[in-house]
Amino acid sequence: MKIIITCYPTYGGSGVVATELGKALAMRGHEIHFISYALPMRLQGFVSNIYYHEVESFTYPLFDNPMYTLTLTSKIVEVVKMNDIDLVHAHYAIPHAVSAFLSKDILRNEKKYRKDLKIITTLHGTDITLIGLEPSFLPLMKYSIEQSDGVTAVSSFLKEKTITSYQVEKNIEVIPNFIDLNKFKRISDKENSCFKKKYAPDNEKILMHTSNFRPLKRVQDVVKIFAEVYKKVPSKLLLIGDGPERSDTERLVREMELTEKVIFMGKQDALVELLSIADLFIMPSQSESFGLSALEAMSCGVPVISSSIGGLPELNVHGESGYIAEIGDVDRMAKYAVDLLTNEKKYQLFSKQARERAEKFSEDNIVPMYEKYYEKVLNGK
Ligand code: GMT
Repeated sequence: MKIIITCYPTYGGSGVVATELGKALAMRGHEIHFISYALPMRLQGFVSNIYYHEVESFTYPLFDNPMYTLTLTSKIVEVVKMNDIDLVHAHYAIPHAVSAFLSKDILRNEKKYRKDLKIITTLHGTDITLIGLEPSFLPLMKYSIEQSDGVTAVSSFLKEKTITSYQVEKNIEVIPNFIDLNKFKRISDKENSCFKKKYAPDNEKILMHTSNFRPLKRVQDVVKIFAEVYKKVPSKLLLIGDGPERSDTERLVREMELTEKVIFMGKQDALVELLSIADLFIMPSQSESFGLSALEAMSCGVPVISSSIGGLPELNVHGESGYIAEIGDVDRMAKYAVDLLTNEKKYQLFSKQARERAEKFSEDNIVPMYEKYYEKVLNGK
């Protein structure tokens, strides 16, 4: 198949899933054309059947806002015509599904190059739970979901949320996030000794969190959980990523006098090396449709302490791959963390079970679900 994938190129779950999907599909022989305003973060190295098309920004004194939705539409039309594309897979509905629909409509009405371009939209999270619910966006979201030839959601939670919030009568296919088990696998302390020595020189336990530090990630809860754990277990907290909540979180760490123990690492590429020295992954989110970063941790054998929100219980099995608690229940999350960190036998079992749970979401299991769905949509079913 010849497939366009359009997504955000930044550090964010939807862009990561879209890029990893494109790479996996290319490995399976498909021709993949990525379209975005910058090279997607995880798209490195040369693969002969992967192409990248950049959407140029367009400015003009009359326009206050760069017109990305429109320039993306034009780019999709151009790439379809040049490459005889079969379908467009739009990741994160706003604005990708809208641009995809517009390009479908343009191509349907062309005299010379008439084409019934198929569109699949994958709903990832805040496109549905936050941004799309803005009254000014809601009708557009509902319309672009209804006009897509196929729609997938990354969890059953997100599927139900879409149906109830937008009143859409559409079959939505649940296709969860996936993981490359060969890449995301724990590196032994011996092989990873420089990371281990640097952050846990006295064999401290390592708590870890990675996110884009938006308010819904509740990064300050991570610090509060750590503060409780640290009273009982010699430990460090590694915070990976950056975003709007970073300054306030740094201030909290200073106020709690934990600056020696909490390390803000900013954006990092060496995720597997870092996850391999982690003992626990903390995800206390207020909204989470799946929790890709928790899956990455679990794949490296790191048990997860998370909130019970959204799609997280579909990933993190309470009492097996980690524990879940109500949003904001810092005390309970801290108790669960101490319980695991002070009981070696139980910890080893949870670590093994976390990896086994991640195996259910392997690339080999999930990518064929997308392929099958593409075929179904292309055959008009
Ligand atoms: O929240 C993020 O970090 C980014 C966001 C996105 O859409 O870019 O992630 C969402 O998509 C991921 C991939 O499908 C999911 O694993 C995340 O749970 C989801 N984030 C939220 O729902 C908050």
